[in-house]
Amino acid sequence: MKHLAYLSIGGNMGDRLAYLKAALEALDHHPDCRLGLVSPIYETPAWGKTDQADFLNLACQVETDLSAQDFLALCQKIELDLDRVRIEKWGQRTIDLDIIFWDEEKIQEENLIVPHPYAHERAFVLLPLADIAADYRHPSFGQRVEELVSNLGDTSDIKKISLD
Ligand code: A4P
Ligand code: MG
Repeated sequence: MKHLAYLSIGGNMGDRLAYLKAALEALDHHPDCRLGLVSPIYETPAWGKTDQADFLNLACQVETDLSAQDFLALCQKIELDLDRVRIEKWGQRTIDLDIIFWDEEKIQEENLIVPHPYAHERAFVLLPLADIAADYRHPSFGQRVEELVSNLGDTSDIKKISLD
């Protein structure tokens, strides 16, 4: 497949684990996509708008033949199929698929900015990402994911959850 994308997926409404699994399945079942590494799942306090339920978050790798725009459209279709309703920015949601990295590219389009503009400051993105892409270099900052993690402050409120 032509491209390698890293995604951050999260949600804080309904059966959070079932929504995460359904999103991964939808990506894997698409004929032009292949799901690669998937991080462990983390329980994370809401970032941005803090008066809402904790999220479950993970990061994953997807190989795809789709263009970046078509892949974004696929992510948005999966969100809609999984009961996503846009209520307010940074508000509660069943599922959110954000494209963090796309190959080594920087994309600045009206509806698509990659690397995702907040990725480097979000522990809920970086900790799962470090489990599957510690050495990946952020195309804008030149730092590896692992280094970006070490720049974060206290991350003790981001908890890897065990599914056993
Ligand atoms: N868009 C631009 N660039 C991208 C990209 N790289 N990946 C556009 C995906 N979408 C991208 O997103 C708004 C628009 O962003 C889309 O139409 C797309 O064209 P949205 O998902 O509709 O709205 P949103 O998610 O409410 O806003 P935004 O700004 O995307 O928020 P974020 O950055 O997704 O943050 N706290 C924890 N603990 N865990 C979370 O997962 N997520 C958010 C949402 C806030 N707090 C969180 C979490
Ligand atoms: Mg989003």
